[in-house]
Amino acid sequence: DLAVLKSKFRGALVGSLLGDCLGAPFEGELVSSGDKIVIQKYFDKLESPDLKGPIRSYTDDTAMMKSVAKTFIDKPEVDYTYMAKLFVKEYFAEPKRGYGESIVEVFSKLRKRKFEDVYKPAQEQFNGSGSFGNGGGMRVAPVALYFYNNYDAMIDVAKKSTQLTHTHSLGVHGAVFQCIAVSQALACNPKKKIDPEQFCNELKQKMKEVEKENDDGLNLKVEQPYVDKINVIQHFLKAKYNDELDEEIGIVLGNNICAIESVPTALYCFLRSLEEIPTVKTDNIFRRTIQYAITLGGDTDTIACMAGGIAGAYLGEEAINRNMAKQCESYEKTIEMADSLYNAVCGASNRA
Ligand code: F2R
Ligand code: MG
Ligand code: MG
Ligand code: MG
Repeated sequence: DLAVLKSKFRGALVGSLLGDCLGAPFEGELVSSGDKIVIQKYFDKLESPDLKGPIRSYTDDTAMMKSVAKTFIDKPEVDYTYMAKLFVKEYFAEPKRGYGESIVEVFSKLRKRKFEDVYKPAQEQFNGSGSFGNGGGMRVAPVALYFYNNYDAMIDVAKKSTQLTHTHSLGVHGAVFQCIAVSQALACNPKKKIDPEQFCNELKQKMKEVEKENDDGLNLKVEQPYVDKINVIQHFLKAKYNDELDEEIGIVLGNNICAIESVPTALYCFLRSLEEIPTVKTDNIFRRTIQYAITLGGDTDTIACMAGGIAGAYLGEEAINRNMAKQCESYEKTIEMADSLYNAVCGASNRA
């Protein structure tokens, strides 16, 4: 159903935006159990129709996501130089959006070298090992949308668009993980319950394939850290929810800016939120997902952004409270962007 798909496109991008905007004030904070009540009140307030609070600003997560989406809208044959130029233009126009500490060097080099080899500056990061930050994952949702009916192209573009800034395998595969998660959510019927176990098994099969790349031909056993994390997610989902579990989640799945310590956590937040959570009082699965993600602390804008992108792709925009959405900077523009992306997908006949 095309109307449902259009709503899911909006849901994925608006869901990401809300996670970023609403999670940003808590980024880097240590969240205690008392803060869960503060966060509950914060969300209750955001849903009220007469709220005239300040507009909630988005951060680097959304700034970069917009550039990824704009590339597909403007250039049907994916143009990575164009994407790199948009990242750089956006950064120098508004540098104070809370970017990662090191990615800024990539932007400076790209500009200084006049975009000569757009992949080289990222390859030089961290003495040649490349960044394993979650910056690839936080901006990847538009890739899952634009390539929703072309799996191989989706994986290829998820990798290449990430490698403009992140070349460490953990950074690249984290973005691929998030991209597949959004695409799976997009394919789920919003009126039907998701089986978390099945969702994880499907993702695991795909990530096994992706992480075969880690085989350097010398090791007997190929390391598959993201596959291992999915097993951990499945383990935690089997445990009945209790407050103490959250601390363990923060430690074992992680809640920091490294992709391997945040991308799987975002998926866990979504899957956990399909059922009620006593400390997160709402009937709305979308709200529960981002509110729960934020209560885990750490890299809250990014984990809520990624979890919100998955939830929005599953449920569609109707699930997202409009009062809450209207509080977020660029809400209307994000809707427009989702629609342009949707039209680009329907109109395109020959894509990379
Ligand atoms: N930058 C932030 N938040 C910092 C402020 C948090 C809070 N306000 C506080 O009080 O602390 N958020 C944004 O950054 C994340 C995305 O980062 P991205 O795009 O991946 O950037 P970068 O610089 O490439 O990587 C981030 C850091 O990860 C470490 N790192 C990465 N690769 C490494 C490697 N190979 N070796 C060692 N360290 C590596 C470095 O510390 C990088 O600076 C999102 O959370 C976004 O919201
Ligand atoms: Mg951010
Ligand atoms: Mg980087
Ligand atoms: Mg962040």
